Amino acid sequence: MLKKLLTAFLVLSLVFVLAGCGSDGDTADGGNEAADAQEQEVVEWTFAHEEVQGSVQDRYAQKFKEEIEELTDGAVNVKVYPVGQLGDGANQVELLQNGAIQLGINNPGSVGTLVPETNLFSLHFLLPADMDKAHELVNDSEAMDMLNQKYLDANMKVLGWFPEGYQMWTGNKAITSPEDFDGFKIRTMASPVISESYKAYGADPTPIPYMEVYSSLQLNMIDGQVNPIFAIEEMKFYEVQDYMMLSNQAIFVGTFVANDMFWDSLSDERRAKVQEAADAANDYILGAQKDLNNTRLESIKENSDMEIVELTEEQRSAFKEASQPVRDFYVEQYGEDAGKILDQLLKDVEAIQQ
Ligand code: 6CS
Repeated sequence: MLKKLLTAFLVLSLVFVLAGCGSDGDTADGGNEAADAQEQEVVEWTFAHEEVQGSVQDRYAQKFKEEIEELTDGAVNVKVYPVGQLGDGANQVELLQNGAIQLGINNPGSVGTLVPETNLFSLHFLLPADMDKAHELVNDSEAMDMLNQKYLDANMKVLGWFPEGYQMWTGNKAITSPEDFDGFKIRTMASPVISESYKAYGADPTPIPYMEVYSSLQLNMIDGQVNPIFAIEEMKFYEVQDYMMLSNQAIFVGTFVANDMFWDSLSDERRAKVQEAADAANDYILGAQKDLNNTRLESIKENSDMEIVELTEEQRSAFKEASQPVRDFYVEQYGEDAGKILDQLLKDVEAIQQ
């Protein structure tokens, strides 16, 4: 209830603020005159993401801001809100979907109830292990065209996808086999596919909002959590966990989206610039996230006594085997189209690895 009231309050406040900002609103490109007027009017766009300042999503958002402000000679102003300022990931998705904000980065965990098919990114051992290939695949493949259409059906125009890093487990004990997960309370994002994935290992998945994970670990309400290394460092989970497993069972994928009505309201020229700025942010983030994950791994090694456990290929293959039935669960839960997207993605993964 409190969450609904907060969202309603945020929607109303933003609508008032944006009404005073000259958003691109009604000036759909009916001809050059309207387009020219749109090019000159100074507007402010709100861009929300689900991570803290300095994170992968924040770097992506700041790069997009820099590019679009330059491409439009300052006619577009982008205001970036990190997680917490406009609520949590789920609040931000609601604001974006109903048009209270124009731009946002979300992830399959936060958007999975609106676009159920996107839960396929919560399946383990699915994307290519090679990060460059994973980045290429999520931006250019037949399966992703099918999935992008599902986002459009839910009022979100996808402008880019980007892997943020490999998902790693942290815990109060080492986990090297599915048996080690027996009864282990692992914090996950809220998604039936994520929950099913951990149940398949014998764990007890517990969804908790991102900003409450540190205190839940500190108070021993949970035994561990799962996130990319950069997040484990910036959220300081290493302070309250004894082990980090380099498990690589999945890749955390972010999605840069625009509200579809906002997108449709832009002139063709403006839309091309937005896509150009998004592509620049997308190219930049591949190297940036790799650097960030590498340097933060070094920083964790230097500044904490958390033990780093690198899983062997043999150990990983036991998890891989246990994770396979969750693919059937995904199709049973989300239906025929979800099954078609998964089948196509598996073909696309195979093709890119040739
Ligand atoms: O675990 C989470 O909930 C969050 N993890 C990352 C890396 N980004 C946002 C998300 O909400």
